[in-house]
Amino acid sequence: MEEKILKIFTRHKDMHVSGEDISRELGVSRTSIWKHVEALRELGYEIEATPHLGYKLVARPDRLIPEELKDDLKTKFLGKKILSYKSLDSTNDTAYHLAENGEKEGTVVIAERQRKGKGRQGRHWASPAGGIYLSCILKPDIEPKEVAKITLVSAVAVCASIREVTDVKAMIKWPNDIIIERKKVCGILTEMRAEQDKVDFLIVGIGINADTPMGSLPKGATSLAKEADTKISKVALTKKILENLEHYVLLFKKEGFDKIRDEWHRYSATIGHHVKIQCHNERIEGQALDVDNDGALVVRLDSGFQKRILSGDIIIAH
Ligand code: BT5
Repeated sequence: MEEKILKIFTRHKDMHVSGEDISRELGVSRTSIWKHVEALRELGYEIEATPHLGYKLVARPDRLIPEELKDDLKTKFLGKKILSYKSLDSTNDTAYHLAENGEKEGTVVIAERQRKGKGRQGRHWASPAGGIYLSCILKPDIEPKEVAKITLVSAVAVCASIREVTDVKAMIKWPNDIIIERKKVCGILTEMRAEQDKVDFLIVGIGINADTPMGSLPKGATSLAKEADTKISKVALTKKILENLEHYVLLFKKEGFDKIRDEWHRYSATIGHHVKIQCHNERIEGQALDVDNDGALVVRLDSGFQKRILSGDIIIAH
C-alpha cells in the first residue's frame, strides 16, 4: 500500500493530493490512508498535511528500501523483489539461505549495516551505517569454473555505475576490488552452490563505502563521499548498479566474457603493472599482461615464463 501511495505522490509531484482522492483510487478508508502516511513518515518521508488541500510529499529519504529502489528501476528481473533490512549479519548469508530454499533469480537482499560482513577467505568486511551492502541471487547456466568471470563482470558493472553516478574515476583492481587512487572503496564477494559441472545459484555480494564515516573504515580504504567531496545518493547508485549488473550479466550469458573484456581493460588498474600476488601459499611476481577468456590474470614472471592466476591478492602493484 505504501508503494501505491508513493506512486500517487510521484504523479502529483510538488502538488497536494487529498486523502479522499487517494482513498477513492486505492479503495480503502481515509483512516487507512492516514495510517500508511504515518508509516511512510516513520521510514523518513517528509509528508506535509494541510487542511482542505491534503497531503504533499516534500522530501524522500536516501534509504535503501524497496519503496525507493523500485521506483522507476529499469530492470527486467534483477531487483523485482528486494528485501531490505536495517541490520543483518551478512547479506550474502541471508541471500544464500533464501536461494537454498528456492528463492528465484533476481532477488536482492540489502542491509543498511552488517554485523558480520564477510570478505573472501573468512576476512571481515567493515559494514557501518552509510555504506551499501547488497547481495543478488543469480542462476546463470554456467559451469563452476566460469564463476570467476562473474566477479569480473560484476566489477565492470559497479565501476561503470560509480563513474556514472559520482564522476569519480573508479578503477578495478583484479580480481574483486574497486579502488580510487589505490584506496579500496568497494569489494565483491561471489559465492556459489554447485554440483560437479553445473552452478545451482550464485550470490554476488557488493559492499561499497558510499557515505561511510572514514573513522570506521580500515587503513587503505576510502569512501565515495570523501573522494567526490559531496554526499552520495545511495539510492541512485544502488539503482544504477542493479541496472548495469543486469545488463552485463545478460551480455555475458549471450556473448560470453569476450564482449566485456575490453571494458574491463579500460577500467583496470592492474594490467601493465608490475605486481606481487599472494595466491594460496605461493607468492608470484611479474608483469600483469591480460585477463584471458577464463578470467584468469596472465602474468609474465621475472623468469620470462607466463603464468595464469585464477584467484589471489595483489599485495603490491607499481
Ligand atoms: C572483499 O573481500 O573485498 C569482499 C567484500 C564483500 C563485501 C560484501 S558487503 C555485501 C555482501 N555481504 C557480505 O557479508 N559480504 C558482501 P577481500 O578481497 O577478502 O577483502 C577484505 C579486506 O578488505 C579486509 O581484510 C580489509 O583489509 C579490507 N576491508 C574490510 N572492510 C573494508 C571496507 N569497508 N572498505 C575497504 N576495505 C575494507
